[in-house]
Amino acid sequence: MIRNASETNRSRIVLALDVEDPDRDSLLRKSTRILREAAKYTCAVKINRQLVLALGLREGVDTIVNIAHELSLPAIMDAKLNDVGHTNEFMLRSYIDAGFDAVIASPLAGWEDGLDSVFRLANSRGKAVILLVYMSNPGADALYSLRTTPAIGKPRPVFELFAEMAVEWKANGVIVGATKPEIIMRVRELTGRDMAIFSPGVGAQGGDVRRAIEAGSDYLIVGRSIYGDSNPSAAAGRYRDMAM
Ligand code: 3DU
Repeated sequence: MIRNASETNRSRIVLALDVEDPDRDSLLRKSTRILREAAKYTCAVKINRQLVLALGLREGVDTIVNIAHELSLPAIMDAKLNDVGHTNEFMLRSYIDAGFDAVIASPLAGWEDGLDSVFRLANSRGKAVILLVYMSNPGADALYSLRTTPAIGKPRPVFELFAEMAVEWKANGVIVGATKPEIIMRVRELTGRDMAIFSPGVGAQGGDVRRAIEAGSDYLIVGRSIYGDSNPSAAAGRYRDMAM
């Protein structure tokens, strides 16, 4: 679905709809307005747990998901699933029932009784799983670049193991921060051409659109630089053009 939207709108931009407003109705109105205004320059919308907390899934976030679908955009739930199997599965089922097309999961839970249930359920319902491989914030280096000392072979950074897990588990995509073009390049080497690389961190976090795309990102996740602009539609258009 993201490929179709990307081709139709000639866009690699995933709108991160992290809008804030203390008033629930106003938050819902603002979020849907920005989504409608920016839609034609984007290829998907990503929703964080902060919006789920503020709006609830039913008659809240599901309204936004329905609007995304009316606009032919897939909806990604940035749940960063990271728990034991049965609670991951419960959370994912709720998101799927709210209409989401894809979920983001953290590899830290591992496979057995961790993400195995997530992949099983997603596959059975035709949904995508995107694995977090390297975050975009400066503090991420402390863990994601940590070197493991395997019994055999030379030390390797943790993110390389995460990239390999994504391939082994047949993830539909990976997240690698746009602020780290050299890591994007390395992940691309490890995952091959077919894995979709999603990169947050351009604009407000300082990442460069062109460098991320040239390093191998397929999609850029953009939040504040679009929804925080006085003209979200024009801002989305600018990012779309930069990422062509
Ligand atoms: O910095 P922005 O406002 O463009 O938002 C980036 C979005 O991407 C935001 O929704 C955040 O939750 C998400 N994200 C990261 O910023 C970094 C990650 O490693 C993963 C997700």
